[in-house]
Amino acid sequence: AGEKGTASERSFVMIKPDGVSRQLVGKIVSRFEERGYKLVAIKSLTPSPALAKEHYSDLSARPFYNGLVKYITSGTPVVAMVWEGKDVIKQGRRIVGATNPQEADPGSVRGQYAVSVGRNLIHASDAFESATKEIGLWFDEAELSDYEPIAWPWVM
Ligand code: RTP
Repeated sequence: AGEKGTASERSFVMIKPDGVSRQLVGKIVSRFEERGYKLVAIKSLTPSPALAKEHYSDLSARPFYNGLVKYITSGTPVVAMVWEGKDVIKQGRRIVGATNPQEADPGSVRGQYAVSVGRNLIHASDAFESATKEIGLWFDEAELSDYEPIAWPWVM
């Protein structure tokens, strides 16, 4: 096992409506599971406009903001998750790939399955501060599970 410190870091990851509609949920969940990360919370829901707007509040001045909110609140659900483990925020971003799928590593989720920035399948928190905000926005404390996966002594 590696050094302690970032092992309890958590990231908010969301499979967007295109990922659910395209039936990629299992494949995406598997990437985090197989890497060794711990599933702390998972649920599917159609976000309200208020929730989507708050989630993307940093982007409210951008020209694509209204389209982005419409996409996330389309009526097809999203899958909201919290993943935990060593450096999961940074590594989650690598699993997800660059925002524009055309520039995403071919081994990443976006690089393997997406072609358009406006339909890029998945979100993952980009920093500790945004992860904390997003987990609090999407989940109640009681929805977050605390347990140790049996593989963790070998992985973390
Ligand atoms: P996310 O927050 O969804 O993980 O994406 P990100 O950090 O990689 O990218 P960000 O810049 O935060 O943009 C958030 C989402 O907005 C959509 N977007 N559309 N030019 C466009 O049409 C455009 N640019 C960004 C994408 O869905 C992006 O993931």
